[in-house]
Amino acid sequence: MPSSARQVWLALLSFTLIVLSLGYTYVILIMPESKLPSIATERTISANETERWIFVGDVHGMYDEFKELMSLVDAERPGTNVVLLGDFIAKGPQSHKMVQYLEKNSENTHCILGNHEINVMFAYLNKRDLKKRLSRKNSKWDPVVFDTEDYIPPHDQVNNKHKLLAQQLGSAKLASLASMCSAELRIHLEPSHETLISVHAGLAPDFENKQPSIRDITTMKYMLPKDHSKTSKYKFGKSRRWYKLWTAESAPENVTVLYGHDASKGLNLRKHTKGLDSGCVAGGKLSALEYFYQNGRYHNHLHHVKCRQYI
Ligand SMILES: [Mn+2]
Repeated sequence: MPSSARQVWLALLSFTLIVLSLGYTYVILIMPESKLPSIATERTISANETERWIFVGDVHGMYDEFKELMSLVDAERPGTNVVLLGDFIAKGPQSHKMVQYLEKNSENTHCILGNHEINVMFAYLNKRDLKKRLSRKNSKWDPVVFDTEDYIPPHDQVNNKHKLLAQQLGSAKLASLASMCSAELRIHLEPSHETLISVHAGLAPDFENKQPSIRDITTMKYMLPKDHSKTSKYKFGKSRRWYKLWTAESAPENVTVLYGHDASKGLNLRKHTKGLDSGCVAGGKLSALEYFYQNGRYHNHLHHVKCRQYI
């Protein structure tokens, strides 16, 4: 081989080696680790008569409407606590700003994880495998880790939009969601001995006998009256909307469930269950239910703002 050809080959070889070692350094040292902190399944807070509590239905990244709602309820007034009932990111335009808002206001803003937050986390943890799954190859999944169980969301619910949003939010924002939010939040109102339970999707009236699964509290809409572990509408023809099972006989005393997730039923305020997803991202309203203490008892008051249609 002539020496000039050898030099070209050597140059190519060293170039390849340099590229490979740079790639290796990036993967090992620079690429963020694909792990998230373990998520609290349940948090409990005790509240006294000086505090007001404001529960907000599915925001879905509609940050402008959310900010408008926060000024309407005067969220900065001392003693105010805000609870986002899950699905505050995805679908809409400004998920990033919603996470930023939570980070800035973590003192008095609480978050419940909805199916979309969990799907985005799952897409983040499985960023390579998700591509394989979408091309229908089998894979081994990294679960989203809660303090009571490892959870893999229903696969057909996780899509490329979740993957894209996971990339946009990045590891730091997803890690801060994992450490700030929980699947369930219980607020004990000390003056009235009532408990307000926040979940994204739903809760069985006999929840105290059996720890509800992450899947049920973040995704279910239906429940079989005779067996509350069966929550698929399609598999169990006699299932009903879960909140219909919260009857005078079955509902635990002094418990109210606040939830979102069910935009098709819209605002759904019943005695023991308060559904607050009024379809903001689809051009409906963004709703908030406020609990406040006055003249010896708790009252509630509904607030809402109109949303522009985004999807
Ligand atoms: Mn949902």
